[in-house]
Amino acid sequence: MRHAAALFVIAAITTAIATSSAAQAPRSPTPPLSEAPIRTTIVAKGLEHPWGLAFLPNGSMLVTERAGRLRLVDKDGQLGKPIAGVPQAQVAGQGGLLDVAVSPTFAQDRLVYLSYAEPGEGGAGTAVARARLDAGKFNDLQVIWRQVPKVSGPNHWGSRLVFARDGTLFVTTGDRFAHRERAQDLATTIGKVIRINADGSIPQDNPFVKRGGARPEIWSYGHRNVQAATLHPQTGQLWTVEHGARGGDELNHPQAGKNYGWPVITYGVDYSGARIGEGQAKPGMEQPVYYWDPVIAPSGATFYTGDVFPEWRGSLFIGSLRPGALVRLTMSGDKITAEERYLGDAGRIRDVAQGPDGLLYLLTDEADGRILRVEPVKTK
Ligand SMILES: [Ca+2]
Repeated sequence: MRHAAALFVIAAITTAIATSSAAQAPRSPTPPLSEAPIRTTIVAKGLEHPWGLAFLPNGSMLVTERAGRLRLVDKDGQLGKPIAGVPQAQVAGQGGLLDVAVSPTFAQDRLVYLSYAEPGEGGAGTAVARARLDAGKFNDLQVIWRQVPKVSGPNHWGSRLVFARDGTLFVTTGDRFAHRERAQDLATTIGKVIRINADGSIPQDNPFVKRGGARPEIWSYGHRNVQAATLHPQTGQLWTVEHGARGGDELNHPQAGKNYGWPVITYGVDYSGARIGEGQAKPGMEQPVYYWDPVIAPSGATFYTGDVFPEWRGSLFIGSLRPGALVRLTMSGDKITAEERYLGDAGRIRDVAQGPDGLLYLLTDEADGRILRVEPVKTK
């Protein structure tokens, strides 16, 4: 039955591609929820709108709460006290303490990276800070990157943190909702994917380092609100998922210097129903790899590389805030070959991570948010 459903999904995607013009990206067929031999276990609860989850080398977890706290959660789900010394975030709307990433060389440097909504002149902006985690405290806090300029408004901050294999750090941002035209303006870091070195300095091979008037930390531009980002396990390249307006959520594979179109081209329309920009395609602007209409409100993504679910290896898992599900994309090279959705009753999924045990871990975006572990159900 499940096999038949998957075949139907592939057929629907193929049809969508065949009947659209060359400029059209493949559209999600919006599959119904699938049954999979999995169940979820609650690892921890009592987290206030948890936003980002990262594993330490010893298997314990660091979890941010949007309300401004960072906690260590041990393998048994015991919540530690809030870690002292984290940056003060502006907690309002979608803003607050957001993502967390562990240094790839944590065993030597004990560095932990946080993204957050930083208040300041002009309003607030997405920022990234790092500190050494020692004895449950944040030491030697440094702000290594700040959105330019800061603007008013509580929404669209990005802001996932992903270390590339070369040690550089990708930071995704958002268009800050009322500033969408600035996603096209290379003099700002609103609506961009950013690439910096681990100390915040600029990699000299970034695409705009030699362009006058452009911010040198920009990797790609024309993004709306990128709340999911992860590295492809084979290529090591960045993949992102961004919130569109109504009908315009996108999967992208952002490459150096390229323009991903927002708000000039998009598959979405404004919440009022009004058209946005010039259409769905334009020379010089990239098409998404895949898009969702109706939207999934994506947040958090990871490619699965573990051994516990061999049939999932190479799939991209994405959290859906609304309608709420764990979305699985099956891929062949850079193409999406099927979509399935699981766990429709899990609520708003804010982040998805693979644990060192090869299981998937999810955060639920609730006032009493949870860490869920996705486990196989053995069928005999
Ligand atoms: Ca786009």
